[in-house]
Amino acid sequence: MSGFYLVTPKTIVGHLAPDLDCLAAIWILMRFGKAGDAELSFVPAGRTLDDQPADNDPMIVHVDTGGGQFDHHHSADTTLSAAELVRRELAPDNESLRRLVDQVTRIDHAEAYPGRQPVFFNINDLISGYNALYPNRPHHVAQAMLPNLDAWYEHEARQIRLERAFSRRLEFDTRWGLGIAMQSDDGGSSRLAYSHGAVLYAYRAS
Ligand SMILES: [Mn+2]
Repeated sequence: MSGFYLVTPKTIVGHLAPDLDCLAAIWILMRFGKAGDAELSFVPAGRTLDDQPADNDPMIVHVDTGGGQFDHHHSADTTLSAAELVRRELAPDNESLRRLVDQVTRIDHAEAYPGRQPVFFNINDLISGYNALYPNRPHHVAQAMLPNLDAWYEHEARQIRLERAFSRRLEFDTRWGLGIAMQSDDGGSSRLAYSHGAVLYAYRAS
């Protein structure tokens, strides 16, 4: 089915009470699949729009529901998610997106293990909050989360630029131990420097 989405879908269908995976899949279609103007529609989880087969109409794309190309629920593969399936189809070589979706997939599967949930407020809690605020308005949830996913993507892109700048770092000896100096357009990363064992860190804007 690769290359199926040469056409721009007019409708994106997700499931009611959309979770991170569903929202990320919608977001990728809108930002990387030229479907920015698509209408959003939400159905009970597992179902399809008007109960038609999921991949019946190339203008209607289902994500995380309906058992079609972009639903992973027919598979036990924990490296798959709806967002991952859409990513592979639309932007397989985008490293920032790969990092974002890798986390989405792991979060999607971690939900099965409630004992191992993070302690602090996290993106799932944020989405639960939106779903609690707008229980009958999944569009509101999606519209609220799209800019958050933009911001997350920007964070990943910046992280990659920082790592690149860090790979060109200078290392030097000090009487206290390792010194690390770096130069970049994006600000420095003391976190990277200290995690590499630096005791002295210097940053210079380029
Ligand atoms: Mn999912």
